[in-house]
Amino acid sequence: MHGPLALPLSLLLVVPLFLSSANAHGIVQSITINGRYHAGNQPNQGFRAPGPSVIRQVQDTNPVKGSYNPAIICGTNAGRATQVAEAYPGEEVLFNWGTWPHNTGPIITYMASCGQTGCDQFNAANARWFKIAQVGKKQGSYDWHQNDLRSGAPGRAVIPRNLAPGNYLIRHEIIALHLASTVGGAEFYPSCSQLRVGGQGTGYPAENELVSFPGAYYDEHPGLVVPGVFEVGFQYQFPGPAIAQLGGSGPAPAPAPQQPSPTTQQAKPTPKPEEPYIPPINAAPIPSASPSPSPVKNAPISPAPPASTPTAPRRCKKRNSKRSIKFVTVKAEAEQAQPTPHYVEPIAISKRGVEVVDVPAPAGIAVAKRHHSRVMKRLAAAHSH
Ligand SMILES: [Cu+2]
Repeated sequence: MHGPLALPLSLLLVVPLFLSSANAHGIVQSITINGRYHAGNQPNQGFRAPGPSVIRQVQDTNPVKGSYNPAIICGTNAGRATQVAEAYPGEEVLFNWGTWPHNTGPIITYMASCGQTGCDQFNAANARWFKIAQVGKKQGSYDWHQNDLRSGAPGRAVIPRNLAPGNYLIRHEIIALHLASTVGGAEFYPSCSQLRVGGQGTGYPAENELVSFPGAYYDEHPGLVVPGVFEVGFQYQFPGPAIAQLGGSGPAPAPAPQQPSPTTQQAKPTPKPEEPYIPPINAAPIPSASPSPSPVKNAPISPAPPASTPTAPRRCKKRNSKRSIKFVTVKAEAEQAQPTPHYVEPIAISKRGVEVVDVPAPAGIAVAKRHHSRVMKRLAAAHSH
């Protein structure tokens, strides 16, 4: 088609592609424990059987919404994984997210004892979790540690140096807060991996360091509803308990039977939903951690380079003036390895709507500063699941 309609029509065709690409978010694709690499599975999408892994497979890359959603435990329809990874106190675990689109919100890691049961047989709904690591905003910066993941840096947590040996789940979680100006807007991206911790530690979590999921969070928590998150000087308050000191004594509280018979018995009846049972595919239940030939392929160990995209909120000063309509031409991100799932990321949201966008999109797109808020609201609506 030629003539005046051609250009508008082509723009209309571009927009749906733009929006549909917002469906991919992210999962933990692999973990690396002190250099030992463990691949995860792709999301099962409701049908794909998990291959051997220590990482519990999730259904899709979408966020979990709602603190009371059972999917907040280990991710949507996360079944048991077939393998268990060796780990030792003091070892660092890297959680490799691969392509990650978001830049605002904390990264939090918990562990939970599986008791006498190998974590490949453990129902995570019965887990009692203690927090081992959390990062939020960088010191004296607008930037969040989460932003580093966008350029490939992994999430990190160290197995507590005094942790008693045993079977443990490790639950690593990103909470994305870019849409969390209202209750329920926070996006949870939990991931659980199955560990067997060795060593001679003697530390157990104290009773007041243990939480359940769901239960550890509530949607109105000031760390999950953050209308001021893009304001200068915003102080973040983490949800959940403090990081555990592991000063407790005695065996780690575990709801699993103390003397399990060969046939796995059901633990106490619980109102929590049973996770789907995934029959083990691999006959060998607890393979030792085998170093991969290329252990840290996707996991840069050195600190990630400084983020190239400044995220300091810029403000429209003349919000109410017609003359304040300006066009911002998007800068390309040359180091973007793969197409970014989200072309548009709101980095300043107020009651007036989205004010500024950070757009790792193809160069040359012009965004009207004042009027893009309507576009952004549509994008945000398309983004929120
Ligand atoms: Cu997302």
